[in-house]
Amino acid sequence: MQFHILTLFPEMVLTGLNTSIIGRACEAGLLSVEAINIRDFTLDKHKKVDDYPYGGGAGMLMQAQPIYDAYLSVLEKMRTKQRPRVVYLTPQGQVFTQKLAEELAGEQDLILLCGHYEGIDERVLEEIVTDYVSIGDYVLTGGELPAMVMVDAVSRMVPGVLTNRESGETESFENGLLEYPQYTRPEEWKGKKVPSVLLSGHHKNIESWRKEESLRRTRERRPDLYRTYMERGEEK
Ligand code: 6GU
Repeated sequence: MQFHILTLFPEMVLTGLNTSIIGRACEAGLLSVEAINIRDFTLDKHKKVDDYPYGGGAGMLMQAQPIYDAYLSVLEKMRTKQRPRVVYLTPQGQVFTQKLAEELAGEQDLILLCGHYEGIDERVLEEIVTDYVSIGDYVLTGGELPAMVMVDAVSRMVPGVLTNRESGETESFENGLLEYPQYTRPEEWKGKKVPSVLLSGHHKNIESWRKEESLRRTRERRPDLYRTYMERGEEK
């Protein structure tokens, strides 16, 4: 899968994504992450990419032309001639979920558009954007951190990116419940003992203890997820 990130801060997204599991997957050729500097496409002699909003108001807007030309440069490099999904990262989008991450992991190419300043000229959004996505109900200064969040969450759903060990962690959220508590050596730390069932070697008991703890934790910390889980159970 190929990610193409349109941004004014290419080094910000690249440094964050070339490490750890995502970096390893890039080296293995499973993924590629490319950052396209929107400023490289300005026709302005001072390299300006923003201007005042018509009708007045605070702040500056990113202009349509540099973004559109940066987008066209990605299309030209793409192997397929199919129109790619273009995600604009904005607090005005649909909230990003595991379900959307799984859906996007099936794409060959994904273009992520990062805004800055007060926003982007609406006309280029109408022309190229297929999905408006937010990462939660709070406001950030730009789309770069949200784009990194999306690349991480989508990449780990691409087959081969996670080892078998790493993908075990996936199932917890995918079954709609939070992960149960886990422990490693030593058996006792600061007077706290590892729950004895985990030392018992009795796999059935361990499994049911973990299920109970998952349910308890979800009920306490995420009553919204718990309710959905219980309602799904009743349907089945
Ligand atoms: Cl995608 N962008 C910005 N600027 N702020 C956000 C966001 C995105 N998601 C939550 N807050």
